[in-house]
Amino acid sequence: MRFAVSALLLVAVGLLAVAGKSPAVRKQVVAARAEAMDWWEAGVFYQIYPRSFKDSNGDGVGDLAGITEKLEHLVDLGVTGVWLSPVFKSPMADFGYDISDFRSVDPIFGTMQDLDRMVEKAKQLGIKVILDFVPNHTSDEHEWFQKALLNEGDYRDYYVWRNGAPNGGTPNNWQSVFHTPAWTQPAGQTQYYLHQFDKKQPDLNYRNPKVQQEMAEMVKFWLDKGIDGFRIDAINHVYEDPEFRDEELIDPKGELMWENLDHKYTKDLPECYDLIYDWRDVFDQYKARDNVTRLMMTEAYTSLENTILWYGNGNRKGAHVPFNFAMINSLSKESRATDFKRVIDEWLNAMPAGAQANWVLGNHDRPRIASRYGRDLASTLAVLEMTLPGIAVVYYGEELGMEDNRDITFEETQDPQAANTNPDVYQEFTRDPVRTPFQWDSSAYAGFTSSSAPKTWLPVHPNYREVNLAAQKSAPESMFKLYQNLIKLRKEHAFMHGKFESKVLLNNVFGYTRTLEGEQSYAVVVNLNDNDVNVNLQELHEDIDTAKVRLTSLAARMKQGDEVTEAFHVVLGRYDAVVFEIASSASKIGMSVIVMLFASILRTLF
Ligand SMILES: [Ca+2]
Ligand SMILES: [Ca+2]
Repeated sequence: MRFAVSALLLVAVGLLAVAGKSPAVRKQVVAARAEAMDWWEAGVFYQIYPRSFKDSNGDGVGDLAGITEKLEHLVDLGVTGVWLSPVFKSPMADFGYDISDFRSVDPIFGTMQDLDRMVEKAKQLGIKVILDFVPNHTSDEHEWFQKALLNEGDYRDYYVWRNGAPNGGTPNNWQSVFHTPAWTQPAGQTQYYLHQFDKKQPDLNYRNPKVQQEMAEMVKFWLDKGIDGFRIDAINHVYEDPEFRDEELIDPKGELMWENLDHKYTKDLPECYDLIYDWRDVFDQYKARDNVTRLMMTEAYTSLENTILWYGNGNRKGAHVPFNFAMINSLSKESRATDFKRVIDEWLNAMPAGAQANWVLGNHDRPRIASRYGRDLASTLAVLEMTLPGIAVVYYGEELGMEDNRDITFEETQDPQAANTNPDVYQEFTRDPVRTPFQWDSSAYAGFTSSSAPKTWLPVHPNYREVNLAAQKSAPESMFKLYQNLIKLRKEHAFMHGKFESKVLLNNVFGYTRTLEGEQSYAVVVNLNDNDVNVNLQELHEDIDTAKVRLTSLAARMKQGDEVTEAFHVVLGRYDAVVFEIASSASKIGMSVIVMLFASILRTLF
């Protein structure tokens, strides 16, 4: 009994000592923890689609010199790093995702010197550069495939070849993502080659160790050149079933097309993970030399369970950032506060300890935020993405609230995924609307290219006279300024590594707190309703007495600096997201634990 009492007293005294640390000491502790974060952790990564960012030579297609010219925009925005969709030599059947030489730059984007210059300037400006690595396939114009066609050297086995079915036709029923059979028989040959994407993108054979070695060498080539990491494309398509079994139709009466096949034999095979873990080892060899992390991001559209495995399997490490597409795939404008909470919690709970979360709201394959969620929710979702724990990924133009250009005709369509279909259905498949030129200003072609250029590779969105960077820089309130402020806000310790606790508030309102002892803490409230709501902030945390508006989504009812005196009665406008500064509740909670301990000690004594 006496022993228990002394132990309790010791614990209580210890807790008091921690709680009693002067604010200055506590600040130092917090700052040290923030400095211990690696350069990429809690960062903002900006995806550039190089054809569409800035054209420097008037041919209507964006290029590397254009990106270099506009890097200051990324500094203004405050991003940590930029990832470029592929700029390698390519016949552009899939706009650079069909690579004919992994070690050179396509002339449409410039020269290797242009790339070196871009990387050098980015380094000077403190921006990391991530390149796109497309491992699943090469272009059919790659030297390896040309030699494979001719049965030269060892190259035939660099790709996946099969004889046709005994009764004629393709080796099995596999379909390509681009709506053709996944097999093509070259003229004059008896065998077919596999292509999970376009027929101009033959799949590499990773069961051949030579292919693995060649690709690891390619990774080293670029890391030696000083790039800061790779985003790895379609990684879950890399391996296929060695027995080449037919895939089952999801709807047995439905059409034989990629969407209607259960991809048991062409996607998410366990071998894909081992390959990523091997590449991570290569990345880490570089880190071992200079203690600078080379970042690995992976792209795989798959289940949550499969996605989490990209982080590693417990014994081996994988990607630092396995892209989290939940906000693209699992949420929509119809989603309710409970859906948001579920999708966010699922990721945070599934993630291995010590890993960083990441949130992707858009990319070059999916409709833009304003088009997918509606214009009214675009800035609301930006506030949400930027105030969650972990990394935020921003697709170029989202910082302006750019929208899908749905006016592109079938004749103007460039994307093979849609051009392979027909005028009646192409809109369902086309990714062109999300790839239109960046809207710099209100001049001809939105300032993307020279005013004397005959045209741009995709038509500029007609709204560019209103929606453009120059206008948003001079407006008192704009999407661009909101992104700027959000990225600044993320540097607050509570957002970088504070605790995250979320709740569904009454009537479809999503709320959460970001708290950190000894630091300014925050509450974020997101109204998903098309009408005003009355919110009780004390539902989020009973210690909130007063709060002050730090930041809001665009055109919100509350304004920055507004003081809330009645925390149980806060009115939010339709679709408003509001970030509140709240009293540092964490220390209050710490104190209340100590008070409870003292109470129990007193109870034991008397
Ligand atoms: Ca150009
Ligand atoms: Ca493959």
